[in-house]
Amino acid sequence: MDDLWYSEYYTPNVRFSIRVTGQLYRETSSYQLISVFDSAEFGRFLTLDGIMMLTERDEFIYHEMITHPAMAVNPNIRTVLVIGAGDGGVARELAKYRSIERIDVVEIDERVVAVCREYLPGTACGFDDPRVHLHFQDGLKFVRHAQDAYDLVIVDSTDPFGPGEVLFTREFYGSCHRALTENGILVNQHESPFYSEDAKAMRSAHRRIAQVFPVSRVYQAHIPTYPSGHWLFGFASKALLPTENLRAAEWDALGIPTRYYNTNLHRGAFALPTYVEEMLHEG
Ligand code: AG3
Repeated sequence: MDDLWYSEYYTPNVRFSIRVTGQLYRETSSYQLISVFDSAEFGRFLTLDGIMMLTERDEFIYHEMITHPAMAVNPNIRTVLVIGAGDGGVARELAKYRSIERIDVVEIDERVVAVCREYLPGTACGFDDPRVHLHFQDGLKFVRHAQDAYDLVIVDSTDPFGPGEVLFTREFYGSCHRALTENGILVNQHESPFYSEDAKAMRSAHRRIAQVFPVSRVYQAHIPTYPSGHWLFGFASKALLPTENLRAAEWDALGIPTRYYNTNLHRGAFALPTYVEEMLHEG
């Protein structure tokens, strides 16, 4: 058997590796290096500039957790803006709600969508729903033009390097605030608290969001193929509180099929380890 491995360096001294059965695709787009690999353990997976974006095996955890907590706090959400997410995973989860009327997905790199349509149909199927409108644009530029337009904004970005960097700025969070309706919620992928570079990114994101939104909280999930396996999401809003305003019975009655998220887990996900709480409160 060929001994081919994909590795992501988590620090100069730690790397995570998956044995691959082959590289299915590789392209340098105008924005980044796009690769798709196949593996026995995680199925197919997508990397951008060598960084893990999703695997077929564990993407359900990330995509459910970036979507359903906000929907269970406000099951009346009608309009959603998704930034990044060119794989279609977030759109697929949102499309499970009959009450949602419009989903705008703003992905900067058209090639990511094309590659996912070809190699990752399990997430790209999210784009098939007629309520989904794809915009190949810079997320910051798009959100600058929106005012009082969305009940939910989901930021499914890369790490804060390269094309995704602007999605971690104070200006961007301010524009998201303006784009949201009065009960609006902002959810973002919030990096990991464990390795110091990731923790730095998560602290600065939290500080900036808290400067803009009256409610700014963080919740966690276990994602095996992201650094340390311990991943965070931000829940910010103009008014609604993530656990206090949870509408569990209403959400349960919708019968949304999930494999990771449920409303009991929702309450627990906002209970953070002490060292993470301390990092968030520093500054
Ligand atoms: N969102 C990327 C999360 C960041 C992963 N970071 C890392 N592996 N260092 C991926 C898009 C999924 N829809």
